[in-house]
Amino acid sequence: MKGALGFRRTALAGAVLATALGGGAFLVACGNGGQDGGGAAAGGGAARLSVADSYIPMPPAGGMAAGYLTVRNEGGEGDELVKVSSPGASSVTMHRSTASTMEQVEKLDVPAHGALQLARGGTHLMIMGWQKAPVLGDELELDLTFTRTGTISVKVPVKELTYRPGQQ
Ligand SMILES: [Cu+2]
Repeated sequence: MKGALGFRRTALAGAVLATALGGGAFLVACGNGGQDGGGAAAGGGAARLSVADSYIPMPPAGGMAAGYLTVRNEGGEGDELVKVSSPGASSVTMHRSTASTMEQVEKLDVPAHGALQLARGGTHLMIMGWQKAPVLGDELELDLTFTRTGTISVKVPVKELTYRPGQQ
């Protein structure tokens, strides 16, 4: 009897903890919304992530779009990007380019004191199933989920096909 009661207590505590952690991740996501926050800390964890230089080259009509961005980590612990989704597009996947083709990957490392770079010719996001055809100047919300940090939401601008970060 006593043992059973103890077990139930533990299970309940675990549920409360999980709820608290979930709430924490949500707060992190809200506080980190700005994409040019310049190293906004992600509270608690040792990985400290920020997202910069995000853009989507204007896709051909009805076509799939690529997405590029840089995830900086000023913390002493690595993290992993494990999922990307968007309220404005039904499919966002992570791709790695090889010499002749590209392949989907399930996760991408964000090294400690380093950065994950998604850039032309290399690793990128593939965005399909736009709810509304994008036009120049639009912003698409991307929700980036990391193993340790949780979810960071960024608004990614749609730019000319030839745009490169650092240009205006
Ligand atoms: Cu691709």
